Amino acid sequence: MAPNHQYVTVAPTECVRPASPNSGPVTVEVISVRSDEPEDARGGGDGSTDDDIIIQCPYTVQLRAEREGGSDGRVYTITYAVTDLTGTKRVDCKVYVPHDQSGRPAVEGPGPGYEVTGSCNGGGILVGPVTRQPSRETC
Ligand SMILES: [Ca+2]
Ligand SMILES: [Ca+2]
Repeated sequence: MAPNHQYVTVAPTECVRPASPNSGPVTVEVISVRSDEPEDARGGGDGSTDDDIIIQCPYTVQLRAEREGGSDGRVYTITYAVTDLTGTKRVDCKVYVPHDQSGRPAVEGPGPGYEVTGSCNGGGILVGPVTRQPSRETC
């Protein structure tokens, strides 16, 4: 995603996908969302904005598309609890905000970052069974 300080909505269907037709209904809940940068770092580039991470229960996340000007790009990590007939798994989904448009990917770390914990008290049903899929790059 481009660092324009706007919110981007991330749905779990972008990180999880059907496993087999027979896994039964799947519920998904946001457990936590982590950023590898402070919410409002000193200096330019991150727009002096708070609430960069907003969890909308049960499984939607709004992430602000920004990063520190003097760092190496921001990486958000969304952790979902995904439950189907085979049990509950934790699935991490990475969302990258590159520092610039040069094509260099955002690098996780060095921190300090912070984490927002969800308090959704249960997941919502996602249509179709899901399984882990590799992280994606958003631009
Ligand atoms: Ca911010
Ligand atoms: Ca970084």
